[in-house]
Amino acid sequence: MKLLIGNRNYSTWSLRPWLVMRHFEIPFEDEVFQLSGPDWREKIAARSPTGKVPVLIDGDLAVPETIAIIEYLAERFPDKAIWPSASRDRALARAAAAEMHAGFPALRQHAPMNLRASHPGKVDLDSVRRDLHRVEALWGDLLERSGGPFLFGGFSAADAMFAPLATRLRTYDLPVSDLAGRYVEAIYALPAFQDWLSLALHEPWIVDDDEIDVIQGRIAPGTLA
Ligand SMILES: N[C@@H](CCC(=O)N[C@@H](CS)C(=O)NCC(=O)O)C(=O)O
Repeated sequence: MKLLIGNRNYSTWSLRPWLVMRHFEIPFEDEVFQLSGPDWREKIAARSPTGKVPVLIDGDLAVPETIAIIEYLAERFPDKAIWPSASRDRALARAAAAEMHAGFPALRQHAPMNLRASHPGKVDLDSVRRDLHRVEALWGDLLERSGGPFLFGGFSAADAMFAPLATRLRTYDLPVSDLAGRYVEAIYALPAFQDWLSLALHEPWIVDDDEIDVIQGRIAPGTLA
């Protein structure tokens, strides 16, 4: 199997299924598509039915959409606990994954994932406060219920869905409860996440549209390289 992904430093959607595959030791290769540069959209569109990454290639099957990829993996590898094993936990894990897929618009807009950066104080807290409260409440309920360190005890697809959001909290030093802070630490301590992070830190490419100094107008596009 092959997973087509975007720049590791910035591509939140790519990180999610990659973490699932690496953590659950599913054999795969990956291929990185830059999300900037000449003809980048055409290059991805030539390989992706949606023109977006990630895409999972399994023989002649190309599966786009992160949730669909994770569900395909869970069906193809039923012996791996990609979703929690108890039905009630699975229901809550899928609800959390769906909420992440469709929600948290302010954090996405105002605090883009940028693994190699550290930008404390640059995000206007008023713009993200509602999302922060919601994610703290959700993580808090699930972590208290499971006892941690992950949302359902052991690492599952629900945690993969939230890993990019966890990195935003750290990159922008956003204020959260101790419980949420410990969850962010658990994500960073996961060996599969560390593997992704060390590859991301060595990427040379800069995507202006995902750099907060460019988004907020401090630096002109094209001057960060
Ligand atoms: N709904 C898609 C979203 C995928 C997505 O937006 N991927 C970004 C990279 S993180 C992308 O390919 N952007 C290229 C574009 O929007 O043209 C999923 O769940 O996988």
